[in-house]
Amino acid sequence: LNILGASFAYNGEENCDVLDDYAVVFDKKIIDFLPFEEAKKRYSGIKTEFFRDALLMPSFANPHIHPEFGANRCNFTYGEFTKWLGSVIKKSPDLPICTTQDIENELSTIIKKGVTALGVISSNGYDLEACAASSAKIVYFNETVGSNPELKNMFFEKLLERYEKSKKLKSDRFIPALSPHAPYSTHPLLVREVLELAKKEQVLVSTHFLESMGEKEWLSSNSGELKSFFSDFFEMKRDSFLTPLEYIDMFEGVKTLFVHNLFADKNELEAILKIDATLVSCPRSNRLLNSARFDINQARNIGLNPLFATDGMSSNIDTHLLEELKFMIFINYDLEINDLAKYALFSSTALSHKVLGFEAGILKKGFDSDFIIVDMPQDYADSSNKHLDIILHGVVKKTYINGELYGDY
Ligand code: MCF
Ligand code: FE
Repeated sequence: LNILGASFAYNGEENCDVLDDYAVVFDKKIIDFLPFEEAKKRYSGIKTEFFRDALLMPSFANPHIHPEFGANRCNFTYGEFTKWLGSVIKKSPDLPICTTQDIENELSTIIKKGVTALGVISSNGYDLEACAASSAKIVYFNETVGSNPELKNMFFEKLLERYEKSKKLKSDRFIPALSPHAPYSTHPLLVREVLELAKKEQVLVSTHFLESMGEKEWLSSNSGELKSFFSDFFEMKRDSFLTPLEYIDMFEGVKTLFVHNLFADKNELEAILKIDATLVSCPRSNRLLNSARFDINQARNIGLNPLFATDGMSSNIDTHLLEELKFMIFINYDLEINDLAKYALFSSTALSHKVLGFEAGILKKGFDSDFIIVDMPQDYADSSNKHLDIILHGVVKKTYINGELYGDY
């Protein structure tokens, strides 16, 4: 048993205040969360540490990242989605290779910057070894892409093979899952088969959804930028497979993360709410690929609680969640700043862990001892924006996973 206290604490629960001089008592799980002085009295004679000018809080979760794309910096075309997609497809035979060591390094930096749970999208399975060996808690979404229904069985067999391989490495920290890439790239017959498997196996599913206006137009009216992209790029006419609402309906009964939803309207959001699915938003990715931003308030007014994620280096400048939250605050210049910061912290700790299926993200008895120590500036005690200042000025100094300090500091 240990006691770890700090000048400030944020416990991850909705609308919780930042508290002064609080502590966690923990082993692998959290035993208690209480004022530091009381902790010392109640649990005397155990190892006790206190961090001054620092904040104790649950670690973050990043529910959508593509580690296999980690070596890209300037490879892809930004500004318009089909141009980006064209650059990915064109360059994919000779993209910089991310070795297992590279991915381990990226995951290690991510953990040191305060994220201990991830939703990984694996396009090819090259990241399997690094993810399964990581100290981070990972939901590993084996992804499939395939628009030709005649090749459906082949695509599905390949996916199944990768899924089975990942299942062999399943542990408390490594959870195999499935991902049909997107409604424009994955034929509904293939999507259906993936979803049947997900139901049978009781695993989470993640899918990219309504990321571009072109996708929306192609799905809804078989026209637009994506339609021309198919004929220009593939020299092949591709007719819309199904409407956005029909795509959402396919996921009923499967726990799903819909990622992006940039061009989802009220009806589509309500349909997502109805099937009890989760929205994930990647603000910087959306800015770079689509020059657009997700309407957080529209979603929240409907009763959906979006999560925030970084996406991969295919569409971002880094994969650090706290950096993403900073940009998210600035991009959403018209939302009340303190409410947004409070929501962002709650969403990125308690909510995101819950959606990924991990019992962490809250400093409360019974939860996993996954938490961080964040250095705060000397004048933080006087802050009148305590939540916002965590995002703007916090520097993560130590990360604990299952009660153990991660790495060297
Ligand atoms: O999320 C971003 C943008 N939207 C879609 N896909 C990807 C992103 N980053 C990487 N990807 C991958 C995706 O998983 O790119 C491929 C898929 O494997 C595009 S489909 C050829
Ligand atoms: Fe993505």
